[in-house]
Amino acid sequence: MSEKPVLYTCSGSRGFRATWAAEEAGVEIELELLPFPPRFMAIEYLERNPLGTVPLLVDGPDEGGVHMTESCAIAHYLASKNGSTNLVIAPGEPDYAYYLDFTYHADATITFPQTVFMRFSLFEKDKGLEEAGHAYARWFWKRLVKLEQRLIGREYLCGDRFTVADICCGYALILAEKIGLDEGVPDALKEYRARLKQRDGFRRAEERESAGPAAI
Ligand SMILES: N[C@@H](CCC(=O)N[C@@H](CS)C(=O)NCC(=O)O)C(=O)O
Repeated sequence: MSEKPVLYTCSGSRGFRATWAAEEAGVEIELELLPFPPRFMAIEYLERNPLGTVPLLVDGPDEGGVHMTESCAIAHYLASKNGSTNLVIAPGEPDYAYYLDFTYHADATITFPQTVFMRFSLFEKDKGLEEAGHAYARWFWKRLVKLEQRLIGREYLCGDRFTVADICCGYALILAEKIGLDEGVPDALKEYRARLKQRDGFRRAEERESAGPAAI
């Protein structure tokens, strides 16, 4: 058993939220970089995570330890497991509700249409559903309105500081750039993304993940 939490992930996947949060929080993790998709390329991984998805965080023993499979929850967990840090907004702080809302919004509402686009318009073009994928791209762009409005007059989403909510939503904007969905991303969000990418924690996380084969 590793003393450190072990993050099973694929480079550039949603697990990047967790790698980035660990770097920002100064929490040591062991990174297990898998080929993508592990469901086909690392079949033994299904014994650890029957969903076959990444990321998976194991903290503690394989049996009886913590097992988590949601990137945003893992990012929050790593940023707060040793006590509250500036990376999370605590109950009682004015933006607590918004912190939760944007952290959940990131995957459930923003990344969701991105993944449908990727599946139908990039990975499985032969299925004849490419146009449906493009419809999800348009849906993704429309859904950016909430981030755009929130960032008017703000540098970060919550609490006047960089938090896990920025990591979680920022990842979706970083993914958009990688998969050719930048056309409908408003300039203000591109500027926000550029600010996030200048962070040392972001650069260190990218460097760590560059050791594995890219998922995207
Ligand atoms: N809601 C989950 C989604 C996890 C997920 O679907 N991850 C993708 C990679 S970004 C994956 O593992 N896809 C491969 C597969 O489904 O086989 C999260 O945020 O971590």
